[in-house]
Amino acid sequence: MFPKLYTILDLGYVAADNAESATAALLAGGADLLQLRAKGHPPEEIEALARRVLPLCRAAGIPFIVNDHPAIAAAVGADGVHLGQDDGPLAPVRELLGPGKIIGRSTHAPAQARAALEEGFDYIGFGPLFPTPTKLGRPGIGLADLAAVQDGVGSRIPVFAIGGIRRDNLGTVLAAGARNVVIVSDLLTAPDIAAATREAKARLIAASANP
Ligand code: 3NM
Repeated sequence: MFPKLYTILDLGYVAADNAESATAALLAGGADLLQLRAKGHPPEEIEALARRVLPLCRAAGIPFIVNDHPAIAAAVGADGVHLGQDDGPLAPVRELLGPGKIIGRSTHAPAQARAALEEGFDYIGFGPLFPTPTKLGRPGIGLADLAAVQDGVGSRIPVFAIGGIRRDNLGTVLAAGARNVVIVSDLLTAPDIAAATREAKARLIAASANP
């Protein structure tokens, strides 16, 4: 299976008015998943945005994931939801969303990664590898544990390396053992989001062909 590029439509970088155009650019560039992340925005606004972005993902055949808000994911019929460490257990969210949905967990240490696998999450994020403007104030956990988490947890469910990954350090992250990655600010702040996404995707695929 090819490695996956997980992209996030993050309202910290994209104005709500530009949600469709930024989503279209990420999808055109080869995003394999797309998450809507709108920290601090009211739920009704996030739901309205989700209803605008979901059809673009459906048309592209790409899973649409809602960050933090299982009820919104269920209401709009999203493909899944992403939960942080503080967002509670998996079981009630699985129950709410029903079968066949993708539920992911943020993890920040190997023990959290293993716990998420055992609890039954469908994928994990593992990071932040480096300090990042997208999660200000969080120290990077570095690359030391990445290969072991990828080899262990990653043999069962997808592990997405996240946090401070850019096109210019992607090679280092992949060489440290990452397979799938999440890239946010480097793509959303690029002058041409589609071109930046295309470049990141090409590097990801090339690295998996020549490990
Ligand atoms: N979650 P960028 S790091 C949203 O480690 C998010 O759980 C993280 O954005 C985690 O690519 C992160 O701009 C930010 O660094 C990713």
